[in-house]
Amino acid sequence: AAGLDSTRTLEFPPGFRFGSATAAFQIEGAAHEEGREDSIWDAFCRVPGAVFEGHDGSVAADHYHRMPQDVALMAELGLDTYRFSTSWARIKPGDRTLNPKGLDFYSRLVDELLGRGIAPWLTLYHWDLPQALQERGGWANRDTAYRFADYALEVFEHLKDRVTDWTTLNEPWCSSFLSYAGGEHAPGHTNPEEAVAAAHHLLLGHGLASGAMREVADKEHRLGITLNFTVADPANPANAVDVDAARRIDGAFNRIFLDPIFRGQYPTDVLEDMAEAGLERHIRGNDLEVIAAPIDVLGVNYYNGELVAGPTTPPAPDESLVFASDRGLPRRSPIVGSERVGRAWRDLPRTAMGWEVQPGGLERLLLRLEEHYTGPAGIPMVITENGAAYDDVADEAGFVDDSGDRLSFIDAHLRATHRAMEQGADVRGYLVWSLMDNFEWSFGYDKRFGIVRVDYDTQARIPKASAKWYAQVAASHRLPARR
Ligand code: GBH
Repeated sequence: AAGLDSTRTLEFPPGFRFGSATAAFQIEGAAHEEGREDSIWDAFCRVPGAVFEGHDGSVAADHYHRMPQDVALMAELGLDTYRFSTSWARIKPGDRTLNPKGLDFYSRLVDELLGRGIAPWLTLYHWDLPQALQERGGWANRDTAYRFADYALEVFEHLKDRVTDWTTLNEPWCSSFLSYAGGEHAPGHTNPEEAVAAAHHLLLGHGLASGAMREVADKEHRLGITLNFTVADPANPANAVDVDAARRIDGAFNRIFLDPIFRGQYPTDVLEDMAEAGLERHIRGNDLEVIAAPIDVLGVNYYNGELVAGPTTPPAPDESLVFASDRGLPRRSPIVGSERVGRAWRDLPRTAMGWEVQPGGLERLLLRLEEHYTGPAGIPMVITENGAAYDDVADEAGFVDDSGDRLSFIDAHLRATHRAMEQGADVRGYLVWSLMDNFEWSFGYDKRFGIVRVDYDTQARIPKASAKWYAQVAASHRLPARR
């Protein structure tokens, strides 16, 4: 597309934030140190076949012990924002009493960041529910929403003097559908009824937490939520069945979260699609008012687009990547009503995850959000995650020249972002996923998303070509022309 012409040099506004993102379970390790107890991911990693080659988070990138050096590395790269998540199982193991040592780790992290001029962006929940709460039903249990709000408020009160940017939940779609219906993420259930309950309770938890935090927040605090978006196009726009499949996907991934948050209601078609799974049964009293508590920023995570079709379409060749039977567990589609949607295939470049590379989808997404959700609410967006896994090849020094793939991916998505901004989308920053290679959930350490390589034998950090390039982009606020 002309707009993504990479021969142009693009300027980003002075206040535009360039940073990186990680999540506690994916990098910290130290899984049972200083009072941390099991999260659902520690437990899930022990289920045979659940995670690639039985990998787990006990060591990960050992960030818990290398935090100051990791912050120094970010400073060297000149990144102005760092989005990390706090581990509930570290701060309130078993969700009972506060563990001062757990909280202290994040307090030191925040100080370290501020000392180096990096703004901390704190996500309260990135999928690692205390296992003790899962034993009481996890997110399928309404009580978990209240437990989350209590935990969130405690962290907020301890760190609000130094942290301005707060995200309640990362990608509730993953914590509900992928976890309770798809079996792919912890706790690995395959029950659509639990998944819709979880989706509602996650939204409720977000609303309760942000309401409670707002009461003690100051003007400068920015509270928000991060959603993952799937931009689905119908295989044949003239075919009603394909168009309906795209509508269902949009409902099940995007609107089921957007509409309650921005409009205080579930979309009618989503309620119908999820009637059999019982979505409506979980809505009580003023839940939707609570969920629609005002937010200050929408976090946008975008990875890929998808081509979808009616149920008769033969499965796409990449389906095997997502629902690999060699990982043991019986996988089900995380899409409630999936018997009515199929996936089609278009010839676009793919990442190592099998996800298609479609930067134009990000441009369309940002414009759509601006027009229908964030614009009317008068709030900005920040891209809280975007990035790609590729099959990195390291030289003897551990250096990865990813200029042909990961660098190009980030460049193309920054161009798409810029183009959406030129057309009026209010986007205030871009946080690359991820700062460094890490535990890629059910793919273990097999998939690498970092702009910095982690050598898991030595725990050495080696910036890839993309990191060096990204550092220049961040420093100059300019995307250089590429040949
Ligand atoms: C993010 O989620 C996470 O926030 C982060 O922790 C993770 O490491 C990173 O991305 C890379 O995976 O084929 O129907 O299952 C990923 C969001 C949502 C992107 C689901 C792929 C596939 C839909 N993902 N999507 S499906």
